[in-house]
Amino acid sequence: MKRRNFLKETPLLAGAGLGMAMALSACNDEGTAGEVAHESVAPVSQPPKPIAVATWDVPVAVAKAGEWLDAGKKALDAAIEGAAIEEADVKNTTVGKGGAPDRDGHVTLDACVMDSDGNCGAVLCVENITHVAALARKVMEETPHVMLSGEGAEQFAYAMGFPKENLLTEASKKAWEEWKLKSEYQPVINIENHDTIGMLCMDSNGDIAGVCTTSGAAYKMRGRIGDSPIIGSGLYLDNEIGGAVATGLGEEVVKTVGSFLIVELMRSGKSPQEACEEAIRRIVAKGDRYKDFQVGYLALNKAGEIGAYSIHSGFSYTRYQGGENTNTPADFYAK
Ligand code: SD4
Repeated sequence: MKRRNFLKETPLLAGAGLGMAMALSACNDEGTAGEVAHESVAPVSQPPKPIAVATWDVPVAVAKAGEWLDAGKKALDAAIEGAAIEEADVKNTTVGKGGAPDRDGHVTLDACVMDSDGNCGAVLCVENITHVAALARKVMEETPHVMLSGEGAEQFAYAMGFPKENLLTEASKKAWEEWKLKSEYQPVINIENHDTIGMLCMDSNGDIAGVCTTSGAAYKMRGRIGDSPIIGSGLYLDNEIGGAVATGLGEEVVKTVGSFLIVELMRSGKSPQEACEEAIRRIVAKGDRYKDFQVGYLALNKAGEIGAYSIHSGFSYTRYQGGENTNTPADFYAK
């Protein structure tokens, strides 16, 4: 019997196996002990109500995903639909259309998706296509590959019927021109310069899927890829355990394979909150450089518990469940 089925069919053992760490954990997404005790005694034979959770303050995107989940759609459909809201929003300068360009003025997008069967797809450094999360899904479903990059990914998008669009808005172009005047033409990654959307959804079957979509670091070198489209770094999930997504300086997330690390820490018994904190500690343990960059993690486990943690203040996540949409500031390391 597959472990997943086994757990579904034996609720008591499921409580012991999956819920043990959650039951013992002193932290939940609000950082309080009371609700954890409550959640831990709830029977786990039934999945929690559908949940959509995403990095940053994105109520419309998360509500859209939640609406799809409440209508009985699958986790991946909901996550892609939710992410598409931010990809199309030209005011979000870190995702999709309107994203900040690289230092040469090209908007290049990265995205990946992962489903509850462990399948994944990614596109890297794609130009002229807004909905790169949906494109990553096409890579997963329509090709024998996991990743497509650059021109090849763009050609594939047209073959799949995606429209060609100019992603550089007047506002992003103006900001880039101003940046060029005052910078020394170096890629700059500061603490505020992040809003990548990582979204995790749990559907009414209790299945988890996720998406990560971004225009990457503003004014990056041409061809630069961060963590966001890298399975294990910007996104990872295991439907038996839970999932994690990352935002912030991708280079640092890649070095510690952050999202994979968080899922493995949850597998070994840590709560989502504990796992996110440990993953941030792995980064700050490398020396003082963390003072100059931000990384934030968000995790969801099978019991519907959420954890979030970042290096610096300012990171938050948005969660939809049962018609309620809340934005919560994440706890952080550098106090
Ligand atoms: C990257 N992690 O490309 C992304 C940047 C990011 O919000 O998080 N932006 O490194």
